[in-house]
Amino acid sequence: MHTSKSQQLFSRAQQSIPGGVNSPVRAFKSVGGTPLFIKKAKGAYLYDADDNKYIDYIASWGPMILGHAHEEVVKAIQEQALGSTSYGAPTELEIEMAELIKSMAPNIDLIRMVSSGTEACMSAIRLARGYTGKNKIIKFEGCYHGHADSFLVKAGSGVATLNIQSVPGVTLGVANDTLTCAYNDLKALEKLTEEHKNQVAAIIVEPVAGNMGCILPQPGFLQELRSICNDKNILLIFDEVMTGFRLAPGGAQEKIKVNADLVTYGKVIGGGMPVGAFGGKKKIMEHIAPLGSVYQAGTLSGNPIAMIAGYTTLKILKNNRHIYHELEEKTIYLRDNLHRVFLETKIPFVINQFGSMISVHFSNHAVNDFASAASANNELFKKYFHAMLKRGVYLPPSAFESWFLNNALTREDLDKTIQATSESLKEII
Ligand code: HOZ
Repeated sequence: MHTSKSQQLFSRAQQSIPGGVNSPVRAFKSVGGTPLFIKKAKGAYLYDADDNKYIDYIASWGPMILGHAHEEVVKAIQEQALGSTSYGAPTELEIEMAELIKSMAPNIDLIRMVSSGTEACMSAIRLARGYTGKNKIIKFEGCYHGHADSFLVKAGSGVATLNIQSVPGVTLGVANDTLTCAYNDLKALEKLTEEHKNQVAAIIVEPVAGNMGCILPQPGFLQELRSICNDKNILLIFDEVMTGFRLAPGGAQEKIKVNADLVTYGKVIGGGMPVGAFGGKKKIMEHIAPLGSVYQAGTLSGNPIAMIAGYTTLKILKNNRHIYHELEEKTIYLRDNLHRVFLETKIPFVINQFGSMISVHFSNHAVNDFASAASANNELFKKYFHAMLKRGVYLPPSAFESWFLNNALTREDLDKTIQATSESLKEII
């Protein structure tokens, strides 16, 4: 496989862009090698600058649930663009988007659109603090809620990928207000909330974690979080940036049947455009400006192109619930067959899967929190990643990221992926 154009582009990019990329995980730093520069994508496939074709398991890190360049979505964007790309004034489309989200997701009385998942989580935390009058938040080790200061403590995703222990620029004061404990560890959580009684505004959690690979909540974990929050007067924030509109029309709240007080969205909600949102119960959300004094704003919030891309995607998902069954069936087929292929080798492995999220850790023990994810064999992951890439399968370039399936993937694509894994594993042992 020739990647000389990507290599040239990467050298050129590094002259003008820090590390040659606009988001760190893309740089391939933890897996080594040169990042691929993408020219176009259609359906389940990515095409790089050298015209190599790849089966895509990143789906733009989640948003492209319907596959790339979906005809209806592209057409809607084209039509909307003819009426200008931004107004900075309210539109009927924003109301339609809010109404559509409310009709799909539980526990959303009011929803505010923003431009990224980071913004959504950052604003939800400010609102939780403003509403409760308390300062501290609890997050889980290895969960990633975007790159706002409060969340860059024991964070997953790129922070874990690059093994950054503490982020320069985040003040001690801010970091001290972020308490952390291990995912799925209810005892540690109870202890933490006791030690900081009446100081915790919110617990924020990825209901299915996707930023340390895919990590499942153990049975009862989220239900118990809900009851701890009820007992201790703490707001429960579900970060559904990855899971929202992906696991079900109503996201993890619907799929796992646990209600959150505030929910943050990103990725699928924008259909591939930069969109985020935070929403929840009216009595909390009405503290946001201009109704209340918790300030939050954005020039491009509710941008018409972003709204139409998200609206069209969500509408397709709402009207075609079978997509969720298809996605889950495909992911289970992939999981079971990868399992079979891995078992034929002596390589220790763990495959975690939930809905259309899945990942592989090279480990001989269960992977259910950051410590167990971090102790997996990253050297083997690197080799596996490159062996798969060489065979035309594009996995996330980090063991600390979930794979996301898109519904354009066919049985043939999945079989090619399984075959590529079989060959790759033989190559790397
Ligand atoms: N936060 C994303 C992954 N969890 C971004 C990855 C990227 O684009 O580098």
